[in-house]
Amino acid sequence: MNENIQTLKKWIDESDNVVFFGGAGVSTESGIPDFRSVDGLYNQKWKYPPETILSHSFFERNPEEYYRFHREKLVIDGVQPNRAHKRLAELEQEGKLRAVITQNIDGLHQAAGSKKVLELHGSILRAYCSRCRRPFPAEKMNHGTGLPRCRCGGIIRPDIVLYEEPLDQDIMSEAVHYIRSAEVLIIGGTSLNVYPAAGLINYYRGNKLALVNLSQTPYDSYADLVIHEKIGEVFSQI
Ligand code: CNA
Repeated sequence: MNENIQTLKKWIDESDNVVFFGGAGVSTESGIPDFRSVDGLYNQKWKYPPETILSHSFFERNPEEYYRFHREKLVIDGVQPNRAHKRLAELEQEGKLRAVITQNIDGLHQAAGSKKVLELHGSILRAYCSRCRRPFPAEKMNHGTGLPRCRCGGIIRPDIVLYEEPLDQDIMSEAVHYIRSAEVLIIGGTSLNVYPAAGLINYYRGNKLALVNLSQTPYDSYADLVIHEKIGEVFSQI
């Protein structure tokens, strides 16, 4: 185990107030591509850039094309939590971890057994009618063909935060609360490029901020510990 991982392990061993804040990189080892890595969705060929397709105005204008992308790229069958998801769930059970705050929409933290999960960007495992707001089975949305419609005639949409849409303020406030009062904050698998989520780092007040990310982030110099390794491998050692 290298020195930085040893330090992170020591921080966790000595604390009962660890908070984790993560992104797409947490799920790449489960086989879900992130956005900004070389083999991420932003570097794959598609008719429109993903950030355009995943925007509110695009969904309104072109829901058919949105759903082609959604079903082909966002929904990946048979994915399972990896070592990072599982270890985080264990740390919660051990009374060490207070919350997982995630930008992911894949539900894998809950699948691993985590209870306190704040989903900043929603989940593709939930759906609702964009007109009457009635909930709709995600299975039908994720695996059906054509445009999913509610009985009121409205188009069904995933319960995710599209670009141009605001984040749920209650979830944001709760995330701020956990980060502000955390003793150890681990940020992992996120490029820290997507705002307002990335700005959450600024609420941390302690001196045990660990960044675990394969590539550099704009916040590396803020962190007390930086580990540029695969997060699943790091978590399997702590
Ligand atoms: P991003 O901008 O794609 O960044 C991911 C980061 O993770 C990159 O800096 C990578 O270097 C790093 N990374 C990739 N694999 C690993 C690994 N195994 N270990 C450690 N680091 C790794 O993604 P962000 O989460 O920062 O951006 C926020 C977007 C991405 C959110 O809106 C998400 O909804 C969206 N997203 C979510 C998923 C998902 O739910 N699994 C997948 C793809 C994108």
